[in-house]
Amino acid sequence: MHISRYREKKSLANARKNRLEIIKAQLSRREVIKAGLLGAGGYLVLKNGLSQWASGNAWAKGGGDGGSGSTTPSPPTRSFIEAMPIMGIRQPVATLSGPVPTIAPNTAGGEGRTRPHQAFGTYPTKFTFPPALKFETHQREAFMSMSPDLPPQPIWGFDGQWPGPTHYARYGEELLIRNFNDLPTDNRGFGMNTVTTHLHNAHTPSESDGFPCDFFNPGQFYDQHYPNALAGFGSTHQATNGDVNEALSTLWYHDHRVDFTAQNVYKGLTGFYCLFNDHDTGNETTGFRLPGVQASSNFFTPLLYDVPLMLADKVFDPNTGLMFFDLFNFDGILGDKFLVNGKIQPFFQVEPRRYRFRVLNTGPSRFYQLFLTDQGSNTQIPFFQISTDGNLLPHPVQVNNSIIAVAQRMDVIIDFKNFAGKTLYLENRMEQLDGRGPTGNTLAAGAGNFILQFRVGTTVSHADASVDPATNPTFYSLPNKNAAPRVSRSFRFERGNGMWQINGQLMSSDCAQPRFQVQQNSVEYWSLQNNSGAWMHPVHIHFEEHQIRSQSTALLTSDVARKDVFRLTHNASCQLFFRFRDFQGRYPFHCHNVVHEDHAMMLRWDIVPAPGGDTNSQP
Ligand SMILES: [Cu+2]
Repeated sequence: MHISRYREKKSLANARKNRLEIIKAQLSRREVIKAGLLGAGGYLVLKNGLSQWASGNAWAKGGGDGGSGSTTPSPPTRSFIEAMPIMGIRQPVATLSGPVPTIAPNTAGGEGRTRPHQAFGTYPTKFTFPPALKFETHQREAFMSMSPDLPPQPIWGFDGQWPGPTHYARYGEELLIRNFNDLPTDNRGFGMNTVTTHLHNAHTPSESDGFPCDFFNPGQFYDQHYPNALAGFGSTHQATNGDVNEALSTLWYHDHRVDFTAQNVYKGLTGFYCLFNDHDTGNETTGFRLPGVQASSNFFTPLLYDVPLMLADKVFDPNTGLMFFDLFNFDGILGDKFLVNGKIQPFFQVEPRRYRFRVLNTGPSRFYQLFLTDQGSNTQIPFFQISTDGNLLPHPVQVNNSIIAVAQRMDVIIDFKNFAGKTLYLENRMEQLDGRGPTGNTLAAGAGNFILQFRVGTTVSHADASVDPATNPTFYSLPNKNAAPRVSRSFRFERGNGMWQINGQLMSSDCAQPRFQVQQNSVEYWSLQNNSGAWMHPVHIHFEEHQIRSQSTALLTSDVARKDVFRLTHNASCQLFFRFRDFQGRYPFHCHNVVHEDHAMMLRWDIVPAPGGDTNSQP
């Protein structure tokens, strides 16, 4: 008895050591397969107890490689004892570190870019070079506290911060960000230090989009040009400066390294990017009058009452208390700890007035169904949703809950006026037992995860001048989604050999071949079909928003909008409208459950000048 327990302990320790060695070697799943560590069905082979540890003792909820789902929980942490951090705003610089920016990649000067900036050649009158507004950021390792009950966590962050600094930008103000890779060689267990930064879902030229294979090395930099131009500015069917109805508001930036996005996003390479214009001004006395007060005359200062909330769920090693990423979990990773702006279950002190919250789900794999709960009475307090993804809805929609999948954003307006002195909670009541997707059940009120506590004060320091969403103000109109398509395409999201496929194929690790070409200035309809049964996929298409023409499930009012993530639920299908404009080059299309994305539910498509583009409707 004593001896067998000793053996079991030794075997588990051995298995854990093997797993950590494989993770430390920065192997992608493809490489794990190549090394003979995975069987044909996608399960870890028995090798020194590897499989035993993986399926029986996985730390991530959902149980590793399609295993039994048993769970070893993260260490206990106290809730609602630390204030929620508010991220600082990225500041412009007068002069960039390093050489003067060039249109062609400055390889000799240390730049990792491989393609010239196209915006300056293609539309020479629209942009200046180098742009007047310049920023720089350094991706590096740092240590941070996520809870007073856990040790300092090693993270990779933009300027050493997670969440990274919030970037405030304005339409009509193009900018350049010099992105330095100062990441270390030692990944302390997971993470890939060659990186590519995507600005989700900005209207960005391909070479600045953070394409999955545009990753660059430690010691290099990469100049990214963000035109902040309205979609349609170079189109044949729209006004010269683009369509204001295409304006975006809440975006985010994150690492997009092919095969390693999940690890690098989990490690901390994420941040907000808020885009303003003459309507969505950041000032509640002008334009659409959305909640927001400028705290200083400097635009690059966090707004009051306009607050980004970055949601993430994570797992912590029960032995060390350190953030843990399970490379052998292919279903999708569910954390048992909920973080907002980098803290586990923080509180936020608010005033009894209206706030705009920009909610972002960074995953890796969880769907949320968020309610505003008064725990004392267990009642649900209605609020207004004003955006889906980066796009304001035509009008505010009153809801008592909202579903948000990985990479989705929603801006909401909550009025705390009638709750002075009370304590409210953001509660997630979506039942999800593993990384495959939610069960479809909603947990009872009070039985969900309380992820953020609002402590409502009794005094207001800035009288509320924001628009009352109950008066049904109009934001933007939806562009026509019935224009005839040049091409219709269809895509099956499916599972094969334990991997994730689109139309039976995996993304190739070199991103070399486009699966199809889209003709610039053309309309296309894309049909998506979930052929993977109980799995769900939040599907993201870069560069252009879509509108839903039809879907097999009931359409929420809050999804009658321009969108950049489609929630492909159990056995669902849909048809999406696209109009492709302005820039050319390569872009990806992928599942944004980042574990599915890495394994390798993604494809490359290209925009090519007209006339051109293939007419293949079955890519
Ligand atoms: Cu997926």
